Amino acid sequence: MKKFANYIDGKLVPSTSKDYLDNYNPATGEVYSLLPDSCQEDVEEAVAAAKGAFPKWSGLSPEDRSQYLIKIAEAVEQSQAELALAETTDTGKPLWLSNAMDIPRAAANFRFFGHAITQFASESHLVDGVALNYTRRGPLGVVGCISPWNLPLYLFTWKVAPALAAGNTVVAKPSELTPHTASLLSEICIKAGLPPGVLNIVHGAGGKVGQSIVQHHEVKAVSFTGGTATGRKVALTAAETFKRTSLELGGKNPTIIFEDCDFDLAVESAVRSSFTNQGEICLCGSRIYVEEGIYEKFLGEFVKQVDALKVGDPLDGDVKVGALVSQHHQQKVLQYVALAKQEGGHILCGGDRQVVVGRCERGYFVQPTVIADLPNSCRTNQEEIFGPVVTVQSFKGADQAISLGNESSYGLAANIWTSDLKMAHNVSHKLHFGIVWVNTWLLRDLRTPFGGMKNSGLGREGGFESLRFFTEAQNICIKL
Ligand code: TXE
Repeated sequence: MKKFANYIDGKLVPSTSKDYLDNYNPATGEVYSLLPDSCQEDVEEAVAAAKGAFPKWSGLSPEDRSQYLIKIAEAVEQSQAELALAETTDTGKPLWLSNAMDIPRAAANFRFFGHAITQFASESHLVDGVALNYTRRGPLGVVGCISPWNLPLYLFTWKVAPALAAGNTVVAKPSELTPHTASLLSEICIKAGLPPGVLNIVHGAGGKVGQSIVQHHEVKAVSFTGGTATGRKVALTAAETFKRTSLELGGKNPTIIFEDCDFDLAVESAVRSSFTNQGEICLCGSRIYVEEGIYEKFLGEFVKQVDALKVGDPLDGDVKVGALVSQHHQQKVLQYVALAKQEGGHILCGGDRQVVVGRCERGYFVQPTVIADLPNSCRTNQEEIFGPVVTVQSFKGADQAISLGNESSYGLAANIWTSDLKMAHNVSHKLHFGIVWVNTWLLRDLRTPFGGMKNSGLGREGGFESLRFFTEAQNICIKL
């Protein structure tokens, strides 16, 4: 069986413990590979390698670092087919989606930050005749990047690329549920000639490897994406060493549909925003609010389209919804459906595990599920389910839509559908969400600030925000 390796100091090595964890293909329910069950010693080695590599890497010009990142981007593009298949095998998501979104986006992250670092400038503040202040931004040193299982290579590179571009050296940990593409990235970095120690990848459990990275006194900052409960632990641990943290956490995102919207587009997009990647994207809309005049019409068309989504083998090109990432997660999602029924919800479609015959009969599939008639305050409408489950409610007027949307401890992304531009601005400004999409969903521009309010996180990623996070500002004041 295939065994993945850690990537430390430029070499592929097993964990010092020599132990391994099982890695499942969630579409078949089979263990298909093993990943190192790494421990604190492995993190120590990785940090030492990163520390050793820092002076030389941080001393390179931005243009030279940029060249390495562009080279890695090109290599990711050349390995697209292998990486996409690996991503699908690890996550259960449709192969066409890995090909269309995950892998191109991972390459784009390296390319984007490879270019961004050559355009990164700092401020100066001049008081004529008195003093000139200028801000110098330098890399932090060794930084940690911890990423989740839902968009494995896409989110891993979203952190690693800006950290490296800014001149830091990195100790990174992919999710133990999805180690495959990060492992292939190690090979890509070796082939691309990335100097040893600049990027180190340590596989293993969050409580051991992740915790050791966050605790380490030599790690100056941690960029984390994952669940809110884990994010809280990371923040508490990081506080002990006054580590800088960027936390991109969960969401419970509202999709608000007004009567004057482009109806067909709004329905089609609501299907996409609810069920893309099996609903396992922190940006997916999981609470749909529809203005009362079109509520019944919306329900009819929405449920018809959701019912038509094909669930099944991720390798099948027609499949729109693949397997959930793990049996544990499948059970969690199904428990929420049971809870919704107890809370008085009506299941309009789905609501059960999906049996797929053949190769995937033991896979972790859940039918796309639509639930109506729940109060906004119930647990189903307040807690992050992170699966193919969406609730629908009606509202009367913009004020009620805003208050229903904001009634949440999360604040990551909101989605509005209307043809009234003035209302779109007004509603957007009153919604407490880090990202608001109007008449579109998941349209990303890598230069924009990305992140959440409230329990959805702390800090912003993207463009120069990421480069600022991964650098330390020093003010130099010169008396004129
Ligand atoms: O993620 P975890 P889990 C949500 C979603 C999901 C829930 C739990 O609701 O059901 O979180 O998912 C590492 N110190 N999201 O438990 O544990 C871990 O190894 C340092 C939303 O799988 O948060 C992995 O690499 N690191 C989300 C990463 O943290 C630790 C994406 C995320 O895992 C650690 C995923 C520790 N003590 C889940 N414990 C999103 N916002 O995109 C674990 N880790």
